[in-house]
Amino acid sequence: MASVSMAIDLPASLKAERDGAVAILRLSRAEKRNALDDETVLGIETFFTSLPSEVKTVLLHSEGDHFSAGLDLSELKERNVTQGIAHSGMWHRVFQHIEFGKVPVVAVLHGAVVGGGLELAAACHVRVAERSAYYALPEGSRGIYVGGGGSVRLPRLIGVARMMDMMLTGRTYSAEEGQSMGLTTYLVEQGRGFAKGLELAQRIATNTALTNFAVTHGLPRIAESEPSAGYAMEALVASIAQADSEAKQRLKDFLEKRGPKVTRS
Ligand code: 1HE
Repeated sequence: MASVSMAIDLPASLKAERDGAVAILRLSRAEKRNALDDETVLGIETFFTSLPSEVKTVLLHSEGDHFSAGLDLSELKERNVTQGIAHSGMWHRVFQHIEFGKVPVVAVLHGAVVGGGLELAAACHVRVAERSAYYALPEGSRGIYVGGGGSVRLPRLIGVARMMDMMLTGRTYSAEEGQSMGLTTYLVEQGRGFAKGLELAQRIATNTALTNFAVTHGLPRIAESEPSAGYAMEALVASIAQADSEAKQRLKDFLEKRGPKVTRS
């Protein structure tokens, strides 16, 4: 299906299209390497809070040679401590709309995925990286600190020790290295990221809404819970999911030889 533009009021640094059940958000500030200024970050919030009900997944990607150079450093100049806290809180709020929003989000990465750009990618649920992608946290060398939830999300993906090393030494990791670390979910050849991301987003869109909610909202919280609370939550989520009429239909389809079988990919 051809994509159509979406009627959401966004800044020039963002473009939104819809391809069937997939909403596609493109960072479109290539001249500044998709650095995230306040207008763009607030535009991301507008996008994620305005998704129509027909949208079942989001695909996030970028124009130009880089996914994102992170925080727009030109906006940092005159901020005091109180303003800094409010600014970081604003990023936290916006990225929460991605991680715990209405639908799963697939990110397509290439070139620099650094600083706040890496924090943005970490808030997404599936990351497809082209071979050109590289990950870094240059905050350390700039005398600043992550502020977009990186201290919370990145250690869950790569561990505290690795994040410490990235920040202290400026170490970068390639898309390929990111695969064994948990940053790259799928590694693809250059120029293949968008097609792979769209294919995955379309696949995720065929899940029931309840399954996608349970996986994106339930699973991370269950995993963080004290085990006895986790088991109780899991039992509840499992029983709610299986009671759904759509789940019952899918089980019936399989048992009556209509449902898909699991095959090797
Ligand atoms: C920027 C930014 C930016 C580029 N803020 N303007 N992030 C960083 O420390 C990464 C900074 N950027 C870079 O290291 C490089 O720009 C890249 C490796 C990403 C790309 O290099 P290159 O050679 O392709 O581009 P460039 O010539 O460096 O930049 C092109 C333009 O984009 C230039 O502006 P121009 O007006 O001179 O053309 C750059 O100034 C501009 N630009 N990156 C502002 N980040 C919530 S807290 C998160 C904390 C962080 O994210 S800290 C990490 C910040």
